[in-house]
Amino acid sequence: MKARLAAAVLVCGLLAACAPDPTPGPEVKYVLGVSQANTTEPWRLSVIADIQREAAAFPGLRVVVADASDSVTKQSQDLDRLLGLGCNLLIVSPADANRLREAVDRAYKQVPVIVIDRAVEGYNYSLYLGPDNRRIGREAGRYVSSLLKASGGRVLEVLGRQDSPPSLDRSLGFREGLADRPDILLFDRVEADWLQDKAEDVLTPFFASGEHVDVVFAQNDAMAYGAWLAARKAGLKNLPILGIDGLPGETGGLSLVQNGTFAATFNVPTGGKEAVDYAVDILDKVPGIPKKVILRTSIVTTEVPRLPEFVTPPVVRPDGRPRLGFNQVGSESVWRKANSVSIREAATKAGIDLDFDEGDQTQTRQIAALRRFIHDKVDVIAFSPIVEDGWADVLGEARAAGIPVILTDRKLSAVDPSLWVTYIGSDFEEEGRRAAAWIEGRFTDGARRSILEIRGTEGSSPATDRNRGFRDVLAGSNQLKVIASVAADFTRAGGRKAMEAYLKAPHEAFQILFAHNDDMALGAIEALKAAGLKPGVDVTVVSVDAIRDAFEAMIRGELSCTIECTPLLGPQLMKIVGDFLKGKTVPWQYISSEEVFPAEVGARLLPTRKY
Ligand code: GYE
Repeated sequence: MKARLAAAVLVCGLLAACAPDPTPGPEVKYVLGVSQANTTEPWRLSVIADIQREAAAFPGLRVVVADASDSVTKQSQDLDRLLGLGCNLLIVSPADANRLREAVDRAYKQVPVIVIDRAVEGYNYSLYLGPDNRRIGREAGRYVSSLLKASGGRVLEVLGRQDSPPSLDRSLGFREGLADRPDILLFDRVEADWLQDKAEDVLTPFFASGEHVDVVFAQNDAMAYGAWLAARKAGLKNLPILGIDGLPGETGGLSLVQNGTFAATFNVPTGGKEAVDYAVDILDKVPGIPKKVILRTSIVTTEVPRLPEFVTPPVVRPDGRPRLGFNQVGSESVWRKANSVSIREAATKAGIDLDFDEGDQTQTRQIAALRRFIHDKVDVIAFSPIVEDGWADVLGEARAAGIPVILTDRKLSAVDPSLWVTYIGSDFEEEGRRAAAWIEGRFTDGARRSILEIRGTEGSSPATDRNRGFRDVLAGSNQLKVIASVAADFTRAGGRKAMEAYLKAPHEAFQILFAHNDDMALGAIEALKAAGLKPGVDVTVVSVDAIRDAFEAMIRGELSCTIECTPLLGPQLMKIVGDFLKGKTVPWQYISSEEVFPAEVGARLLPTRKY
């Protein structure tokens, strides 16, 4: 029986100050070690406060906090010390995500690790929780664009700590948001390390110099406030200032927007609450924990009211069973069939009434299915969009009808993100990167090798993103070159045809094949064999999905590596539908946990494969 521990939450500003031994005693179920980069930025303090508040709701849960004082060396020692204290799980908010990677890898070998706020490279942790900083930057850019209407103007960007991932991503997105405005001049990127005082210090002489600025975009609220103080000293009134964080409290961004000090800020959840909830799930061994959870963010401005969140439709069905309309792309691959089975089974298990529409690989059919769901007044719509573009109208209709839309598996591109509630699926770009990284690791003799790529359905997010991730990694390589990229459609027949056509026409020789999924790789393997080539010997074949057939091909020596992309999204989808209908705020994206399977592990792991 779990003991009730009213005062179970132990918190120390500094690890050294922790006198009581937090080793789990009989009444303590779990100890969470929290390693925070610093306790000087208001944001970092809010993260800790949110963790403490949420942890207090779980009896038997203890929290120990360590403050790294912005030193990677100290933070790395903190992780070891927290482990030494017997923590069952670590929550890490890194000072420098790149330089802390080794220490996180080391800790992850011993206990589950949740990384929040700034993702460390690679996937050596249990779960990452944080916002999409590039998207925040992009929305900030669009908002600045609307503020400067047609007249254009001069924008000052105030940056956080140099080269930190959130700062880089916010900058990149900001430029994307302003890309169509050559009349807006972005100048003097000032660095202020996320700190209010520093922003005030650097901007005071700047404004005093009489330099004209129309808008200030600061990458967090603290610096935005520093900018405001500096502007006030220079007598600049009504200078629109944007921040990010949206912390509560008197001097938090939300109040500063409300009282007109800021033109806008972004509501960014700290992830503290979610980190504790997932920590308990991970320690309780709840299945289906995602690899990344991207938190929902939204712009908050004075004149533009916050977009209303979807209202939770009450479930008024006589049988009490929520009704879910699901539209599938079709049945082009083994992956897809496994995905359909997973969704059907999970709906039955969750007591959800599923209206499953199979689809036939056409967008028109998908749009018609969504319209039928709207007409039939289902409670929630979920679908896997065949391509990224062309959905704004029908999703607008769903929104107008008050029906929330969940994206599964495939993503949308330009569409207004408020038109859908959440995305569940994979990081396709990472899959592409992993395929390239595996190839790089495999061929280290310095010899030049040529790669042929077979792409999935044109315009689909897995094809676009796998291609991008793959090329990203190989961009700097002198040895490995993608010499041709041909389009197919994720089917086995399509992969075979694409390879036949390539071999038939005059072509350059290639030693490596990267196919965007296993089915196309298997089709291409047949064509290679028919042409007298030996897959696995003459051509190294790498693909994505990790279906059973791919494992069999690896055992035969024909396929060399498959990158996992899980189709088993049903349970996660039903959990989200349930949470949503209970009125819980669901994060913006759930990214599955996946692995890389080289041929050497084929025989051992084939019996464990579920699809
Ligand atoms: O990789 C492929 C399929 O969208 C992730 O679609 C999915 C892809 C998957 O048919 O096999």
